[in-house]
Parts: sequence; structure tokens; C-alpha cells
Amino acid sequence: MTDLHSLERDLLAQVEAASDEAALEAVRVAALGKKGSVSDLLKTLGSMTPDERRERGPLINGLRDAVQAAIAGRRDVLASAALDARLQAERVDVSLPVREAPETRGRIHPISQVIEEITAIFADMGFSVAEGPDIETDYLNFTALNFPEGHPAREMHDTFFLAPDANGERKVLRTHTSPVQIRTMTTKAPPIRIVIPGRTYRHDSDQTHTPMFHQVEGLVIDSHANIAHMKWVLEEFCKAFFEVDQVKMRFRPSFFPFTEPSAEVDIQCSRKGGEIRFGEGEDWLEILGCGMVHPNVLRNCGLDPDKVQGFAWGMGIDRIAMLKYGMPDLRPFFEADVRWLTHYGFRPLDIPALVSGLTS
Ligand code: 2NL
Repeated sequence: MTDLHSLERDLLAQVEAASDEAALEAVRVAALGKKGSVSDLLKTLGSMTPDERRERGPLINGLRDAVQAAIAGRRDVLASAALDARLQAERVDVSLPVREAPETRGRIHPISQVIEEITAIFADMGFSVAEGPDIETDYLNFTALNFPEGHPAREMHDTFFLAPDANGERKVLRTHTSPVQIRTMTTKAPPIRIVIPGRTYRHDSDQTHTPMFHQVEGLVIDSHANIAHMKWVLEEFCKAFFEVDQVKMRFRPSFFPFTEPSAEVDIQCSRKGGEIRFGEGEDWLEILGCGMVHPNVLRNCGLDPDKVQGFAWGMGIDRIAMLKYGMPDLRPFFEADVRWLTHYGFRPLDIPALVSGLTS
């Protein structure tokens, strides 16, 4: 006859020694499983005499209940220990700073920011934004703009020419955004008030020139738009862009094939202490070119110079962006270096708008 007490002591010790749920399960199967030691004992009840069964039955059932209870208790202990260990291992330090999401870590390139600023200023004056392709026909880039065929100005622009197509037509990478104005004047009736930001290309590369650069041009065409209007628009623009209450401007006579008269425009600045400030001082900085649209250009677009007239201007954005945001070197603009962009870039939700201050 099996010593029930020593079996119970043995089983309870095994339950207590089980260090994880798998070990505990092995103990349970060995005791209470189909061929387990306690199950074997229970099977012996069937072949006993009623008297034996009356005596041994409660003892064996008691053993089974004790082992079952011990296993259940041990399972609770192990489960709660496992939970404690997991909580310990996966603990979150809520005092750590939150890692920024990609959309807030990203930065807007200073060129994009300056284009947004410029278009916001002109939008406020009633202009809309127009855009066009980077690859243009020779006609739209030069001929329509009153550059005579074979005129040295076409070479002056250091044009990138594409290989001639099947018809022998040689397309160009636009050297200015002016073809967009030509497209607009030939398809839309005046009054026209547009600004055109975009990429432009010239075969020129040194410390201060890159073969791809950015321009914004503007165009106003109606029945009476004149030089006084042009000066007002450009002065309002400069004050808003450089965020000063007043700025002196100097219009110097110049020449462009597409405007007559033409002027180059300087704004007042101070360069004292190696730092540039606008709206004060005795120095001048050239920022744009402008003029009254040449009658030949109007005619080339199917407009009658006796009925409509207007003005246009153009400026490079890259240098202006450098000046406004104190960037010493042009080249990193086009190097896609994340460290530079992290330093000089703008937050995606700092959208320039006149109501909130251009660069809040
Ligand atoms: C500069 C000067 C300028 C224009 C661009 C223009 C366009 C048409 C007709 C007449 Cl379709 N003019 N654009 C006019 C004057 C100057 O740019 O120095 N840009 C960097």
C-alpha cells in the first residue's frame, strides 16, 4: 500500500519547486494526468471491497484535492511573478521627452519658405500664382520676349540647349520664368496680375552662381498700369518682405530686351558691423530688375499696345533668402545635407501669412 502521506509531501514539494508554468504543468501531468500517480491511485478504488473503499476513498480524494489546490495556488504565484517581471522590464519612463513625429521633425527648405513668403505678400495685393514647365521652346524663352534671332543676349544667358528633336527643334531649359508670362498673356485676357516662382537654368557655376537657381517674376497688364503703380507695388513688397516700416529704393536706368523703359532696383541697407540691415543706413543692395512691358512683347502675345499696357519685374530668390536669413554660403542650398536643413530649415506648420507676421 502506497504511503499517501509521503506521496503527498513529495508532490507538494515538486509543486513548490516548479519555477515556471511549464515545470508546474509537467508536475500536474505526472500526478493528475491520465497516467499520473494520483490518477493511478484513484483507479485502484474500483477493485476495492466496500469497506476498504470507505476508508481509502476519502484519503485518496483528499490527496487529489490537496495536490489540485497546491497547483492552483502555485500557478497564481507564478503568474503574478511573471507579470511583475514583465512590468519591470517594460517600464516606461514617463519623464523622458516625447520623440518628435516625422511630420514635425521635417523641415521646409529656406527657398520654399521664401517662395511662400513672397507669394503671400503678392496674394495680399491681389496677384495669383502662375507656373510653367522648366523645358521651354526657344520661341517662348527668347523670341516672344523680343530677343532678336541671333542676338548676343541669347548667348549672354548661358543657355542650356537640349538635343534637337525629330523636327530639328532645339528646346531649352528656361533661363528665366518669363515664358510663363508669355503663356498667360496669350491665353488670358487682361487685367492680368500674376507672380511666377520657379526654377531657372544658366550655364554658370562658381562661388555665387549655381546652374539651377530660383526666380520670382511678376506681371501686371491692364488698360492703364504705369510706372507709379510699379514703384508702389515693389516698395510695398520690399517693406513686407524685409519686415520694415519704410525703405528707400533707387531705380537705376537699365536695359532688358522685354521692357522699355527698364530699371534695376536697389534698396537701402546698412552693412555696419559685418551685418546687413534693411530700411536703414547709407548702403545699397541690388535686389531686382523691372520695367514697362515692351510693345513688341505685347504684340507677340496678340495684345494691342494702344489698348493695354503693364509692368513686369524679376528677381533671384536664392541670394535674397541668404540675405534675409543670414546664410553665408549659397552652395549648401543644393546639397541636401540634413544637418544644414535642420539648422536653417523652417517648421512645416510655420506657414507665412501677413496676418500672423510673415516669419513669426
Ligand atoms: C532680373 C530682371 C526682369 C522681367 C524680368 C518680364 C517678363 C515679360 C515681359 C516683360 Cl513676359 N518683362 N520680366 C522684366 C524686367 C526685369 O528680371 O534682373 N531678374 C533676375
